[in-house]
Parts: sequence; structure tokens; C-alpha cells
Amino acid sequence: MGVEDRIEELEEKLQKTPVNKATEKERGRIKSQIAKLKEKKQKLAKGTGDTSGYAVEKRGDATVALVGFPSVGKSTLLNELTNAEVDTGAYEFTTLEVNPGMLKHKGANIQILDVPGLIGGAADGRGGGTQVLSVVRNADLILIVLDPEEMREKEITDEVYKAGLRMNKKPPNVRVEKKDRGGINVSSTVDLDIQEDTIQDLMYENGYTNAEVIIREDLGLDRFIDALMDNRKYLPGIKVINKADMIDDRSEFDEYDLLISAETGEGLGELRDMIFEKMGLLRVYMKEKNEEPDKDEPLILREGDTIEDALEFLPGDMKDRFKHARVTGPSSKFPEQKVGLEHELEDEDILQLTLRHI
Ligand SMILES: Nc1nc2c(ncn2[C@@H]2O[C@H](COP(=O)(O)OP(=O)(O)OP(=O)(O)O)[C@@H](O)[C@H]2O)c(=O)[nH]1
Ligand SMILES: [Mg+2]
Repeated sequence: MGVEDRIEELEEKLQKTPVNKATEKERGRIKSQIAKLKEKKQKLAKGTGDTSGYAVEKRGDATVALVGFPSVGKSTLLNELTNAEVDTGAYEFTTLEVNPGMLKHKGANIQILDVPGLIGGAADGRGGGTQVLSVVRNADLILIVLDPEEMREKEITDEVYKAGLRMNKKPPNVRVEKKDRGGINVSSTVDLDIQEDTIQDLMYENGYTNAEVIIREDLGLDRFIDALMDNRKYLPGIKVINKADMIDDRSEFDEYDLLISAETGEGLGELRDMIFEKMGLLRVYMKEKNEEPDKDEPLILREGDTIEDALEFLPGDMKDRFKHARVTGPSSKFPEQKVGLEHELEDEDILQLTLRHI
């Protein structure tokens, strides 16, 4: 039996299994088997798939992937946000390859990838979906573009989910440590909904015989299985409704991040800011002693980055010659605060380095 048939069979079995405590172990096992088979299938598809036209080098400080059904206006949006000039059209599947463009915002170079429109079944390989989704996987942010006249939102988010991508979710707070003996030991800092023997079973199912499992959040079966799979990717996402110029009743779309119009330019300023912020990008202005900071070309870092991370982006030997830094701005307690390598930087900090002479 092929991988596909086996998945189908298991999915049918799962549907027939009632959801209650008594069946939890069984459901866990089926879900875990499905997850593993899907991973296998994706690997197989990758091995044979034709990726020509899809291989795009990552450039700039961060990458955004535009995801949506055909004709929602992805290419029009790419052209408006970046230097790109790609074809757009009133018919579906105008775009058949990945088109990159560069958005310059707040001193950052943000690469935007317009990928071919997704279709239902994309995660299973329909319409070149596997390749499209592998481009999305490599991005730092997913920008879902929806058409107000034909939302089909769940179809899109389902494909993204099935490809192992988890949008706006933190990785599960689960730690697994392999041991030499002692079986599977589960400990948790919160009350757990899943039963302990279900967890043990899932661990065996995934090839562990001796391990310590520490769980720090109350999670369901799916999220626990996510914690055991290597191919899950957690990344930020934004959902926008395009073609705002065509909408009569805007209140219907209150739950979305933003209403935009790639045609009239409405909302695009806010979208640029939102992209920058959601990716957790920071601007750090470098300054030489007794000089003004360089505000035109900030160093672009990520939330949580330290002085040590900043040094990685600077010319070679600065790290070896580092003595200390002085920071003025949101992360400093007072101007020109003297700090070391582990100091965390914030957006719009001014950074001055003192280096050893060699
Ligand atoms: N009214 C209106 N039409 C828009 C807007 N943005 C795009 N369109 C139109 O929608 C149609 C599809 O736009 P594209 O940018 O080609 O859509 P796409 O998502 O790239 O489509 P595929 O490449 O086929 O996946 C074109 O006729 C655009 O002119 C908008 O904000 N408002
Ligand atoms: Mg297009």
C-alpha cells in the first residue's frame, strides 16, 4: 500500500473514532502515524519535485511570502510594495513562478516573494503546491492575502497548516531529553488534559524508549505531536483583505489585521509598518565617538538580539577587539550606558563600540 492510501485509511479511521478520554490513546496513535506518513510523503515529493523557477535566493534582512488563492492581487501588491514589475491579470494563475521584490522600509531591506496562487490540496502536491509551500517555509513571515468577494480563508490556512507551518504560534513548551534507561517519564508544571499513558504511547510511537518529557503548558494531542516532529515551523503571519476599494460594509472584516487596496494604495503604509514590527525587526544606529549616529543605514537586528549578535553583522575583527559598548535609547537606563556583550538591544538604540587597538 502506498503512503497516500495509508494516510487516507488512517484519516478515515480517525474520523470514525469518537472523541473522548477512552479513545484518546488510540486517536493519539493514529494522529501520530498520519503525521509521520505526511512527513515521509513531503520528503518523497521533495526528492522528485521539479523546483525550477521556485528556487529563490534569500536576500536582504528578512523575507516575506505572499500567500493566497489566484487573483487575490498578490502580484499587484508586490509591485506596489517593492521595486518589482511583474505581470498582473484579471485571470487566474497569472503568476507561475516565484517573483521576488525588495521593500526598503525603516532602513531595512525586506525581500517579498510573490508565489503562485495556492489551491486546495496544495500541501499534498496539487498545482505545484509542495514547492510553493517550501518557499513559504523558508520565509520569515507569511502574509496571507484574501479577496473580500471570495474569502476561502480556511482553505488557505488549512494548506499552510498541513504543510507543517504554524502561524502566530509559539513552539510547544515541551522538552524531551533522551536517557539511557528508566522508560518514559512525564512531568508537567501545569494540569494536563492529555493522559500520561497517551503521552507515553506517543513517545514509543515516535521511537523513544527512555526519555524525560517535561511539559510546561496544557496542550492537546495535535500540539503534543507537533512537539515531537522536526519539520514544524513556527512563524509570524499577517492576514490582510485586499481590494478594500470594492467593499461596502467594512465592519464584516473587523477581525482581520488590515484592509488594504493594492490598486489605490490604501493601508499600504500601515502594512509596511506591520511587516517590520511583526518580524520583530530592530534598527540600531551605529555611532563613532564625538560624531552623530548614522540614521540612514541602521543595523537591522531581531528582537532579543544582543551586542554580541550585533557584532556578527559588523566587519570581521570587531568581535575580537571588543572592549565594551555604550548604548543610548530604549534599552539603556541612561544615555551612554556602558554595557557588555550580553546586553539586549531595542529598536532605535544608538550604539557606540569601544575597541581594543591591535
Ligand atoms: N479593485 C481592485 N482590484 C485589484 C486590487 N488588487 C489587484 N486587483 C486586480 O485583481 C486581479 C488579479 O491581480 P493579480 O495581482 O494578478 O493577482 P495574483 O494574486 O497575483 O493572481 P495569480 O498570479 O493568478 O495567482 C487584477 O485584475 C488586478 O488588477 C485592488 O486592490 N482592488
Ligand atoms: Mg500573480
